[in-house]
Amino acid sequence: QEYTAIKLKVKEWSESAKQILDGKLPEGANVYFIPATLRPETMYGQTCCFVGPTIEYGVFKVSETEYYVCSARAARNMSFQPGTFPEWGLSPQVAAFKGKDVIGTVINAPLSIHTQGVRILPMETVKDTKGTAVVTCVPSDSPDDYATVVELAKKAEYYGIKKEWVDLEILPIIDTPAYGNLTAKKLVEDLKIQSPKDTKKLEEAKEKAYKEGFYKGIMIYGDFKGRKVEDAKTLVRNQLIESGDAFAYAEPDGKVISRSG
Ligand code: ZZB
Repeated sequence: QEYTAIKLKVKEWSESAKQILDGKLPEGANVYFIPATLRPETMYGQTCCFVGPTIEYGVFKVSETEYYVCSARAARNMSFQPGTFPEWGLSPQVAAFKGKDVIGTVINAPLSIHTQGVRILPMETVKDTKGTAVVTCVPSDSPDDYATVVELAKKAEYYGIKKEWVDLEILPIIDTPAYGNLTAKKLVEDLKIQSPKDTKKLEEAKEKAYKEGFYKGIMIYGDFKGRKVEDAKTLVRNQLIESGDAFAYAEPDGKVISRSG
């Protein structure tokens, strides 16, 4: 699986993260959350970034000034690919925390219309075993993300967040004949998805959203407005990589991972 890994730079840590990280990073270090995405063309619509509250994350040193936040498994995979860690097979870890410790952290999401910064928020369905275990949220085009932001906004207090952290404008990015310009919202409503835990229906919605978006979608926002999604995907990806805001991240398939531990 070939993902695009996006660099979401930390602007302000949550209070608990500050305590955990105290003394572990040099002055002026740039730290990035690294979500892995299959939809780089949707990055304009990022409204937050999800972590699994009980998942363990590491802070990994890429250079004196750059550090990445992701699962240890993902950092290890990156170390065997060019362009991230300087030494082959090494991903030096300087700190660890649980997802719940960093909820509320403000990060800058490249290309997002929300240029003031977006928040790290909890998503209980994040898988530890896929991608980087960090997931950037695009509620216009990802049914899982849409269902999660609706749930978080409804029960903000229960999730220990502020409602305004999750209530950001949902930007229409891609127009499709079947679902209009907010594909995820339309599918969640049509399939009567009630919560982020409706996993079977969400799986179906995701498949439909991928297919319709990729084969029939037209960009209605950004530098490639008017182009087919099929073409814009690579164009936006290359743009993000060239600007230094992203890098390629490939994932060995599941069987290989479980056999090698
Ligand atoms: C932004 C985005 C925008 C995504 C969209 C999807 C969509 P797949 O297809 O199952 O391989 N993701 C990545 N890692 C994880 C994880 N560890 N746990 C849960 N979700 C994860 O899934 C790849 C997509 O699932 C990734 O692409 C990421 O969300 C999420 F408009 O990034 B995506 C129709 C989907 N649309």
